[in-house]
Amino acid sequence: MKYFQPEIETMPLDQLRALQSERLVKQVRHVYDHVPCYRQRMDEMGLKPEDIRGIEDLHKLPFLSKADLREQYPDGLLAVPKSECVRIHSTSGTTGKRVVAFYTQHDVDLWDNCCARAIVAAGGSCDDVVQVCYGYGLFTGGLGLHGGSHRVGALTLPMSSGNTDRQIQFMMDLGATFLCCTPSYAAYLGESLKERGYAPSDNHLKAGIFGAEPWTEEMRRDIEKNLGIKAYDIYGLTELSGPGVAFECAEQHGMHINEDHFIAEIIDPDTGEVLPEGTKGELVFTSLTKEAFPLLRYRTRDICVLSREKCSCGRTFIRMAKPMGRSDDMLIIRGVNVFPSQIETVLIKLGYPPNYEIEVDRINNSDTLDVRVEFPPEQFDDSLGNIAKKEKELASAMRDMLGIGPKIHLVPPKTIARSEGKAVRVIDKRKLI
Ligand code: DLL
Repeated sequence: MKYFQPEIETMPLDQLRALQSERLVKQVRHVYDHVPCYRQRMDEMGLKPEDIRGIEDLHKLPFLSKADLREQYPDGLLAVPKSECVRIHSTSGTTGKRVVAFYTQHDVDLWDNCCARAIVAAGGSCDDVVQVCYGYGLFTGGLGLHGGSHRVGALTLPMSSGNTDRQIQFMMDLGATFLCCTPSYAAYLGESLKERGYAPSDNHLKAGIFGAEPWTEEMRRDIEKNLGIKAYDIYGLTELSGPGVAFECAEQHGMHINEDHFIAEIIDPDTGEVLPEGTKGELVFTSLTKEAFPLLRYRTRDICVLSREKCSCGRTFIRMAKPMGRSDDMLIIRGVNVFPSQIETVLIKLGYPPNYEIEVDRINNSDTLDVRVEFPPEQFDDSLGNIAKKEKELASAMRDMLGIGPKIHLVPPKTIARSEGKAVRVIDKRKLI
């Protein structure tokens, strides 16, 4: 078995708990002293940093949600002076405001280590050529795996997403042995290679590290067959650093959570009650080592199960199952997080009624997003030129808001079915869970 940091990854449980406790106490103090809104919340609850003496006191701390992050946009949760930060990344908020996460150099270094652990757990080493085709930029996928690959000492191909012809050319010419991208793009690359007449044995790939969106075991088998590789899952979220919060080992029986950096809890999404290990519920994380953007008891909204069962790989870190859905309405489309409320915000801003329907599908391994929108009654004009112009305007405004472009279908007023109860706005035809 190979580990990137064996002394940590296989640490006996009592030592790991002691390490987590020590780090939690320090982190709570750091947050209380440097983040006014945390201090205010804890004061309101009559909670002092010294009340948190170890992980057994974690449950006393308040939860933090995406709505709290939006309220504190852009830097209300920053726990160090901005001059100590070296980078930001960002992900969608529920409406117009995005979530902005800050990193010090120390935060980037620890994040790189987490991603290096994932690459080594999948069999990677300095002899590998790692093709990173997650998006580079505000999205954490590209720079996260890039940092991990550098840390391992592998030759890193910083491809970013898209341009499939160039991806294939570099994969073949430079002998990429590892592929890092979303599972849907991996499936698409597999099909594209086949279309160009390549057999799975023609490439040098041996493994892939795929995440950022839900994917099934069937999809894993398809990707493995079409690319001739072993496909590993990786999980993470921008708010906590990015990819590498958890990763699969060769056992591929859940993802090990990097517990020296994150404490995981499962709660009942309705009541907030902490649930025992093995029970399905919402995943909550506390970051123990982040300096710039440390989140305590952050509600991910991902529905999941944890298991402390011994893993034959030797790692002692707890494992999380593949996320089984969300406790909110976030969709992940082509790896991009999309909230229906973002679509609604654009419609209202541009003077459309909030009567719309979102249809998501997966065609040839690529997600499609169609939005049906009603014309405002006073503007209804069925000349084709007018419809096309307005559809284009809306598509462009939505692309700006969401980061991906939907296909807009403007329909006459009152043609979208009204619901008598909760409006059903989303039809997701992909069967991902
Ligand atoms: O998706 C970070 C990432 C990049 C993870 C590359 C893995 C690989 P966000 O854009 O903030 O960050 O989205 C986070 O994506 O709460 C989950 O709902 C979902 N997600 C991430 N990884 C997985 C996975 C990145 N392996 C949100 N399986 C999370 C299922 C995943 N869902």
